[in-house]
Amino acid sequence: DDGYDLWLRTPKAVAGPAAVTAIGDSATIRLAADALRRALPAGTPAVTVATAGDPQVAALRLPFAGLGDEGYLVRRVSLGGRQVLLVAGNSDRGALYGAFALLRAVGDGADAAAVTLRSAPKVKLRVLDHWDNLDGTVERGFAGQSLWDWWSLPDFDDPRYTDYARANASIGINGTVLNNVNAKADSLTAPYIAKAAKLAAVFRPWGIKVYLSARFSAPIELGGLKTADPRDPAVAAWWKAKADEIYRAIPDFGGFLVKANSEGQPGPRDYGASHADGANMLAAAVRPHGGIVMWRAFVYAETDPEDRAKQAYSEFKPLDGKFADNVLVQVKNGAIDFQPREPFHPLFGAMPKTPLMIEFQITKEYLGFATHLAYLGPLFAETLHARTGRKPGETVADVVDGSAEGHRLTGMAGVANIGRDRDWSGSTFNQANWYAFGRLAWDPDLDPAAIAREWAGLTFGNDPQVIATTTAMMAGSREAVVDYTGAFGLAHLMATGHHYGPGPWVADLARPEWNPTYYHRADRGGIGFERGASGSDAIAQYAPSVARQLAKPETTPERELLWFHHVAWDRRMADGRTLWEDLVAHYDAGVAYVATMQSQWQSLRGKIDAERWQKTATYLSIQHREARWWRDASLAYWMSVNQRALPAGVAPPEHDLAWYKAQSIPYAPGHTS
Ligand code: BDP
Repeated sequence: DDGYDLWLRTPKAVAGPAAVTAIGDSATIRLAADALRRALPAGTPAVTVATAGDPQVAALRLPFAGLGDEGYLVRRVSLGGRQVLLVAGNSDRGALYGAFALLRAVGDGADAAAVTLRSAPKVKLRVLDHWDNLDGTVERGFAGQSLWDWWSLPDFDDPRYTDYARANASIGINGTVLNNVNAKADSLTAPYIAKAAKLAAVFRPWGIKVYLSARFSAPIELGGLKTADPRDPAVAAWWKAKADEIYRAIPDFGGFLVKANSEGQPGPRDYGASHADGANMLAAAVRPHGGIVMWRAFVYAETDPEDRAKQAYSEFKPLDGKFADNVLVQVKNGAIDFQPREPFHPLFGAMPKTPLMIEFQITKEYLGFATHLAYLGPLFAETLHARTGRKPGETVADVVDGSAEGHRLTGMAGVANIGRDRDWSGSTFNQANWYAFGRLAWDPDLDPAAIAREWAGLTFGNDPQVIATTTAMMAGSREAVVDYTGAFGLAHLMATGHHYGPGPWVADLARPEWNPTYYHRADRGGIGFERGASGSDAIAQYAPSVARQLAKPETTPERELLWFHHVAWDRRMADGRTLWEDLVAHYDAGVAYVATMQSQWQSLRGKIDAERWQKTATYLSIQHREARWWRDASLAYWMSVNQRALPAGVAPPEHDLAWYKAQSIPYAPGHTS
């Protein structure tokens, strides 16, 4: 078993053609019925897939109201004099999602005859962002080459495109951005539009829309204009014509994603125009066709050298209310950059007039690439369930799903971890992160532990020992990465360029905020970035109640302490030990957690097919070695700064600091192009 089937397995022993009928002949309804036929166990009661508008179904007066155009219900009903399990939605897409929900329930051990389900997505745009380049590489992708074979498109319809779409539909994902946010203008040329159109045609019956990352300077590069200034009518006209051209090829094209004025990308600021000017100009181009613009707030230029964490808020908060109503501002979960732990981004709750789309990174750029086992459900949920302090009880999820302000245009984006590897995501457990993202995008209030259970059952089968063991491994796995890479809110300590492995000593990069030393600020006396009033005052960007709590180290949650404050190595922590002692203990706990995962996995030998078992076992041993590397390199460095000894009984680093500094990994995957 090479993992290709993801969580969509057919329980072989019991599979058989269940009696599934479809009412209506849309491609989507047929796919829903097929999905059920493939995977429902024999002996399942007769199933009918339909939409609410069918006269027979309408006559049943079922509670379709409130389900919108993507919700579903599954009910035992009498239809045409027969008892059937009805799977239906207001639209065929709703029925498709209902079919997959039924399969999840049955996969989870429910008796199909007794299943009753009713659900609608809380978030409208549930989107994967592919950082895929036209040359087939994937920026920060660790699962092989891009799934899109741009070269043989649009002629060759690789069956994997369909399998990709099925997998996404099964977890409710309804959009995909095909190309890297560091975009090439070429993706907007006629040949590439035709290639994208082919993918759109494959994805359409699965309810998935295609979007493109747009390079802001394309009017210059492709159109021969002298400027890309969004206030120039010729520029706006160029984009309008371009949008018209795209919509001729892809009538349901979703719209554009834009990274502007960030990390060297062109944007409206190059011309003295604002992000709103840029976004609104593009929004006007797609508006006649029903398209939208996802405009990223991940701006990061040399305008705020004092504290990179403040920049997005400083630039975007004043623009609240200035964006067109088909624009979403896409905000990363935290204020820096997808670190193993970040406090929630202060923009959530701070721009009530603007729909904010949250962006997570599913690919593990900062959490061990493909090899380390880190279940990200808890990371996603930690941000979503954080309280903004803007309104009583308001969470980031309330902002994202629009309930906080009544926004109807809402979205969640995840940077995909998908490539050409047979197992899609580089490892079996990485599949869980794709799965968890989709499930949380459907319902941001879900419990990540419940999602892990559901995924494990679908992926490994229903042996209770396997489910208990794999979910126990997953539960603390992300926290273990936090521990062995640097606990208490330390961040951005990785090596340069490829971002693999430790580099807390790096201090010589051209821009201050590229250096790990900029983030940890360790010196003889203490460690941490002071973001209170005596420091960068980034804390003031949070709602007053949150800011009050964060203002002092004493009231700051310990897990975020060094993100917000510079404190003494000898500071007493809640457990009575010093910060230094605790930090060391966390490094050790992180390494120990990986060792425990190794023995837990050993206990499943023979209970999981040999191929998936062996690859995971090997990856866990890589992870153990590298967790130790992170721990040792970091401790060697901190000791060189704080001149402290390790607490009694703690193992010293295997090598001296010079050895760790001398390591180089020139061919690490996921490079930027
Ligand atoms: C950073 C990645 C870089 C991306 C950037 C982004 O290292 O490759 O281009 O995020 O989100 O984390 O634009």
